[in-house]
Amino acid sequence: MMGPPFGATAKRVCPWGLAAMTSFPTWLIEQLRAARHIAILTGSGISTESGIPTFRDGQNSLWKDFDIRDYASVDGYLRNPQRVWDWYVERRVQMDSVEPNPGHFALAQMEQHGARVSILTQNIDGLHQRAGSSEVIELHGNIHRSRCYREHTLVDTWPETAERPPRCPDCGGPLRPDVVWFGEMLPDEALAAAERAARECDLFFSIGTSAVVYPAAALPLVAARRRTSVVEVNLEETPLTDIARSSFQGPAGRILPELVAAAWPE
Ligand code: BV8
Repeated sequence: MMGPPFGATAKRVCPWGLAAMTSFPTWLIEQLRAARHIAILTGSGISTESGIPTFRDGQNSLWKDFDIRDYASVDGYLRNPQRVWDWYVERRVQMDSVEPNPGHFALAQMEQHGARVSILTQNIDGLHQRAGSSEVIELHGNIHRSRCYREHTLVDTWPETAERPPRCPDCGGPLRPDVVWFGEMLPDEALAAAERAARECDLFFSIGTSAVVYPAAALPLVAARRRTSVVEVNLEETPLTDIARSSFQGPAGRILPELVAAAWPE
């Protein structure tokens, strides 16, 4: 659906001190009800209310305590594979110990009203799938999968040994998490599917992301260039805020259920 020209700032930035119930512009409610295809980019911010830390904001963000070069790059893995393997095991255990939050469930609920909902997630926690979203495109992989560093093949079982990382049962190479590190290309199919969704959708949301990691951060721009309305839900302003037709600053776990309730009252 048509929005204002790319870059026009007919936006509403609702500061975090929102009233008890967020008020949504009529155009958004109408477009949401009429949409046949909704594309939604998500980042770590949608999982914070489940207890998963973000990367760049707030006190306990990951990159404040862990250097990207050591923990989320091939060179860091090659320098110390055990340190990286152990870090991802620790994060996976934490992700398995939490539940999806109302923000995840609200996105899954959108599917009940007829629209195709493509979730384009940067997250590796699998919480969208656990909340019931049926189309989840994992741009940066999934922490629950491991693959052989040498052969790139997925490996779901390996001999129980004390060695960390474990060895590929096929070639003996070290295993690594099936996630995308900095400097690595995103999975071709996932990126192509996400770009197609951004081009074809009637409405685009960017939720819980600082919108600085590319090429994922380019997806809202693909939609905006086609004059598709872009809506942001984030705790803070981002480089996308001035491009979004509406930007809501507040917790996704509150705003998204309110939006769904406003669009489709019981
Ligand atoms: C690549 C690993 C080819 C998995 C991650 C231009 C084009 C292409 C690439 C680049 C480019 N410029 C630079 C690059 C290189 C780089 C990049 O983008 N760097 C940035 C930092 C400048 N990109 C790459 O390397 C990508 N590869 O393009 O290959 C290439 C290579 C080299 C050079 C050119 C081309 C690979 C990127 C993927 C890296 N892997 N993670 C893992 O361990 O998780 S990135 C990491 O960042 C996570 O995947 C994360 O999802 C992603 C984005 O972060 P966010 O999710 O947005 O998290 P963040 O903390 O930043 O923000 C959270 C937001 O939520 C905050 O704004 C906060 O306010 C908000 N929030 C918090 N709570 C809530 C909330 N909002 C709402 N409600 C709440 N309750």
